[in-house]
Amino acid sequence: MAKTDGVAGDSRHPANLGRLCVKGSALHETLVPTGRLLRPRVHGRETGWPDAVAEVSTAIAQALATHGPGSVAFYLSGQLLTEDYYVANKLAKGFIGTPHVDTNSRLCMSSAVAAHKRAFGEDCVPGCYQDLELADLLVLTGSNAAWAHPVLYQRMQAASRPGRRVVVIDPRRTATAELADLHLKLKPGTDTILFNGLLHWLWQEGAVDEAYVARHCTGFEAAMGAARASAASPASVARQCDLPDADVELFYRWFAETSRTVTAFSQGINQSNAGTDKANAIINCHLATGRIGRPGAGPLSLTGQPNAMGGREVGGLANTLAAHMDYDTPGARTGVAEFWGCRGIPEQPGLKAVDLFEAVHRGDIKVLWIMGTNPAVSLPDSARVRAALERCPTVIVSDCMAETDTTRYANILLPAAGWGEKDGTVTNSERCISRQRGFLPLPAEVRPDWWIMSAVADALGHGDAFAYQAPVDIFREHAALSGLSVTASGGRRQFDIGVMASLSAAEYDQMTPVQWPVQVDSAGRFAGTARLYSEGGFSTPDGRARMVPVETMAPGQRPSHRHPVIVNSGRIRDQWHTMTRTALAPRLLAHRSEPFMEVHPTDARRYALVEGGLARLTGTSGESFVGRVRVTSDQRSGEVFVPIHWNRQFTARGVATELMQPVTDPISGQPEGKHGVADLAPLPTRWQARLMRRDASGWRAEAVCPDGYWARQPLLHCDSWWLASNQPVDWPRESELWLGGRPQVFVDDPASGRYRAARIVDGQLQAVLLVDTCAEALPDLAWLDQCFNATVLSDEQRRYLLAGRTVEVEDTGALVCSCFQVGEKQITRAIRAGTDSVAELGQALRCGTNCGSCLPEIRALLEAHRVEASSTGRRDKVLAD
Ligand SMILES: Nc1nc2c(c(=O)[nH]1)N[C@H]1C(S)=C(S)[C@@H](COP(=O)(O)OP(=O)(O)OC[C@H]3O[C@@H](n4cnc5c(=O)[nH]c(N)nc54)[C@H](O)[C@@H]3O)O[C@H]1N2
Ligand SMILES: Nc1nc2c(c(=O)[nH]1)N[C@H]1C(S)=C(S)[C@@H](COP(=O)(O)OP(=O)(O)OC[C@H]3O[C@@H](n4cnc5c(=O)[nH]c(N)nc54)[C@H](O)[C@@H]3O)O[C@H]1N2
Ligand SMILES: [Mo]
Repeated sequence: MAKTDGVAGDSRHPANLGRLCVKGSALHETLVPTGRLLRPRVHGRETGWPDAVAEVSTAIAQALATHGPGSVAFYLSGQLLTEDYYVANKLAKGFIGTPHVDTNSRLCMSSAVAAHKRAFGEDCVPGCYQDLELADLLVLTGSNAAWAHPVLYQRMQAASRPGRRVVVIDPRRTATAELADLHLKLKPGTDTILFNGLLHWLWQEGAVDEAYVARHCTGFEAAMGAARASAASPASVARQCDLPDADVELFYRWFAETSRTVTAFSQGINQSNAGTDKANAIINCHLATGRIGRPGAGPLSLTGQPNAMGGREVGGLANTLAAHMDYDTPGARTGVAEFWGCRGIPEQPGLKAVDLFEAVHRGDIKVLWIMGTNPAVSLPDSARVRAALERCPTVIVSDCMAETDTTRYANILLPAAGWGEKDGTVTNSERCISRQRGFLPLPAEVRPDWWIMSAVADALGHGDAFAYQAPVDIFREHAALSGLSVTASGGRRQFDIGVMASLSAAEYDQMTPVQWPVQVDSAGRFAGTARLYSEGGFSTPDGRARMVPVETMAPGQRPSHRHPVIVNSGRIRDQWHTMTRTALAPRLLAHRSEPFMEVHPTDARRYALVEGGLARLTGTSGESFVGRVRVTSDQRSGEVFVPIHWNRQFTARGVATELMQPVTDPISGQPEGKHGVADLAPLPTRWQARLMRRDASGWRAEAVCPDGYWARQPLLHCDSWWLASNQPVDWPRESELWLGGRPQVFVDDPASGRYRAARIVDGQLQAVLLVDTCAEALPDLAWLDQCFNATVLSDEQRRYLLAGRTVEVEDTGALVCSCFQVGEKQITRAIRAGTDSVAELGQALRCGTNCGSCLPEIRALLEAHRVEASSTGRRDKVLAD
């Protein structure tokens, strides 16, 4: 397989101006052959493409013949390129004839989509990224941009200036809150009350732009009525949202007085049973003040996945048809069928993700084709999702990786091209279409997703409609369909790239980023559109935006006596989703190396948890999540935060979605992923251990530690595991099973609970096992990892092997800067020695000078030192007095 040495940003791209986040800078480290799926597999047997394609088409054809088109379903992903997505949509809806095509964007963006459609008549983000900088008031709600959108966050940060304010609305204090002039640590799920209250207050204070509302909006009275009913005063809002009165008023005052206001929102808004309402409550406030589509003003939904937007454009969501047309758009079904050259289009929209998997569980779906997503990890109540996959007669999975929690259930496994290998386009949150270019050859039998689907279409007898030679052929067709859809709507629809329908292959290759709708300028070049609806002209039949009356609704999953703790879930800085790729880069796992839970100090006391100990959350389905406890007052008490990333290849019980019930927003169908409920208790452990192995093939932690805790952490020169259990182990007798053979050196001290052993073959280190009563007693692993790099261990390495560290090796502490591998202790030492600014630290240690996503943590260390210094200063003074 080809090797890449490094990754650099494109300084000409308008969105990132060349900056990359840490996951981006480490992308080449994830392009390793480890774990790649390289050949098709049918029922576990490797095979060639002709056979695999025949198997897929036969399964589909049989299901069609026996059970009808509704027995086939596609579950797609925002990891796919627009061209892949387009082919999937056309194959499923047009030629297989099933409406059941949904995507993981259902779990991500569907509430924002539904809110845009309700308010604007079309799924459009009115503004652009530059507005985040131009805004004099930036409101970030339900977004941890510092970790989830680090490059955009740096743009927001660089835009700081006197008079500009930032408000962060999040039940936790996150790295993003560092930017905030005001952080509203609201009770989760109460955003509708906060924004309804704002709407009503704006009206009371005379801050509504009545002329704008009269000209461009409908529904004002009803929206105001609903707002008044739920949130008549800041005091009432403060009580319901559990916020200080003064903070609510301050936020309202700033909003009222700042015409350049942007409200950016992400999963804290979308992943809720009231996600669509939350987004509409935000949009209402922008409509009421006429702050939409203007420089520095507007609501802005922050998209997550690389191409969630592209999927929305082709119609990848079950309730849309194609090119921003819905099933009930007049003439759309016949128009699209004619355009595609198929016999017809299903009459009704298909099932949305959660309902789709329920239909799989019921046995209604006979063939399920999953592409580029890992539903066994990411859907709520994932135990039930796995049961559904187990029951489904034919599960087809297209993925880049061989072993994921979902590929385990695949009857047919198809090797798809990944980033760096595939070619096509993606669209970001600001409607900007960018070309993604492959620069690596396709390894072994790996193929792009569009190619795989076109081959299956051909085998099903639809070759003529899928005779694509290259992605440009698909892009042209997609562009032409958008043009058709705009014409059919009488020009009201905004998603229009029709002028690109006759683009040449060379133009496609050289395509520069462009924001839709796209026109051709006087020089004959493609010209994009930064902002929509600046002069009204919404996509609704009457051209007016609709203000939506928002009733408030409590979260669907409510704490009870048995499940008293609210479980919030989200992202960490250095991992991507279900970790299928990012876990392969050791430096990305160093920031947080195990599943964890963040707990307020009061709850730590209440539930007898200790910092660094292990604890278990048990959800209403009986499944549990085990992770390392981090005690922090960043949390609200009664609420814990868990990361969404760990999958079952990396830990025994650390999958966040096990704790979530499949409660969905009634309009968007998006699951309530941020508000599970659980019971919380310490995990009793007799011992804790670290195991490091040079060769991990065939070794499974669950085999030696069936009832315990384990989490895998690949290091640079070996693989490693954290392990713990309450079961006694006779280490001298059993360690062979762990080490892959007899240890050559060991220390056994049963009285202190300490056991250490190493296996060395021909002078080379093969495995190390370190056992103690608690995790803190285990030595630093960086030095041990280095020992695995030696062909033959030196005398010194042998001498210190079981102590785990030599005196000369610097203990760098927990990793802060992933790009340059700088640890917390190194930074603290430098600060104590007088390096007292971010810039100087960057010069001295390089930390924070690449992607910048660790800057909030570096600043926090500087701040902690300042507080420490001033309090010891005070104490010294008191003593002197
Ligand atoms: N590092 C990293 N970055 C990523 C990704 C990744 O996996 N890793 N994934 C990408 C994807 S697909 C997405 S969708 C984005 C998501 O980006 P974000 O939405 O920014 O990320 P999350 O951590 O899911 O959630 C954001 C915040 O919502 C808060 N929240 C929870 N409940 C509520 C509530 O009731 N109200 C409010 N106001 N806030 C609440 C949480 O505490 C959390 O801090 O990130 C993208 N970027
Ligand atoms: N409780 C809770 N649940 C959540 C969330 C949350 O915050 N809380 N967040 C939700 C959100 S916003 C999202 S986006 C989802 C993400 O959840 P998933 O979509 O399940 O996560 P990924 O890890 O991105 O899965 C992508 C898969 O596609 C493969 N892949 C990558 N590129 C390609 C390609 O080009 N082609 C093919 N065929 N395969 C490819 C990868 O190897 C991987 O297996 O999780 C959702 N679930
Ligand atoms: Mo997402």
